[in-house]
Amino acid sequence: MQPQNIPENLAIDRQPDGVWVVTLNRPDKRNALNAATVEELVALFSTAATAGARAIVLAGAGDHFCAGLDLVEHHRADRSPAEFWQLCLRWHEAFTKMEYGGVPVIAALKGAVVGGGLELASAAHIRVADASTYFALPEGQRGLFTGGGATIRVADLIGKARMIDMMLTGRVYQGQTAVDLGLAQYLVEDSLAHALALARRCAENLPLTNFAICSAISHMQNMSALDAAYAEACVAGVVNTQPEARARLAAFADKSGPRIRPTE
Ligand code: 1HE
Repeated sequence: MQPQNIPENLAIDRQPDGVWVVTLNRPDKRNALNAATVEELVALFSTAATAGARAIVLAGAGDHFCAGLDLVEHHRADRSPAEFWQLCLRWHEAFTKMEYGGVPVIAALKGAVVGGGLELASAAHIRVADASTYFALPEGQRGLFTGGGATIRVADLIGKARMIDMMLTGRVYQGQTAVDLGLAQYLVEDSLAHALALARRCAENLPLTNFAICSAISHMQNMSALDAAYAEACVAGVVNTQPEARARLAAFADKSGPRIRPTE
């Protein structure tokens, strides 16, 4: 048995530029989320910012990103309502740490992004899909309900009516339609390569700026507009006066800094 702090279900490649590639590593089980994987995600996203991660690519080993809740474990464990309630709270802990943890998380999607796999992907800050990627919420067919935040994050991405349709009818979205709906922001040939490129781009930003982008915006969405505006001013007060930004501002002022141009 491995020591507790060495993940068994995640493969973590910490690259020198601070980009971490975290791979769900149960390809034989289509990266279904068992309880142990969820605990490893809690540990990872609780410590990534302070451990020096500047951006994280979240990928799945094999042909599928994630098949959602480990249905076999759930079946065999024959959990009580209280036990499953507690389990869901651990999923929320992991996904909340991911969304609010301050480190950009870019999901490299392929194959099935279904059920809890879509809940996981929807907690990422950027989702990159390829031609094989498809999104579904099969809970309805399985006699289940979402428990990992889909009612919040998936409904935020695509709206309540579409989410209800996906759950009631098993509707599957993919390709450009999925992008147009907001399930992914990019549709590319190689989602891992593109996610890595985006992560490297994010890692060039100052960590405090990324921390604000990847925590404050989510917090502000939970506030009244009045409180969000106040909080935004407060965050900007801290971020926009950071000493590390002065060199970037000086470069703009002396005209050596980059100008913003359209890329396409
Ligand atoms: C699994 C799981 C799983 C695969 N839990 N073991 N999620 C779902 O309803 C999706 C369930 N999975 C599937 O529909 C299919 O497996 C896939 C479309 C993802 C992939 O199909 P395929 O043909 O490549 O693989 P397979 O033959 O179905 O499965 C290969 C193995 O992965 C097999 O194990 P084996 O030991 O028999 O080889 C499967 O049992 C295993 N496997 N998916 C456990 N999900 C907090 S609440 C969240 C609620 C939900 O997420 S509900 C949605 C659950």
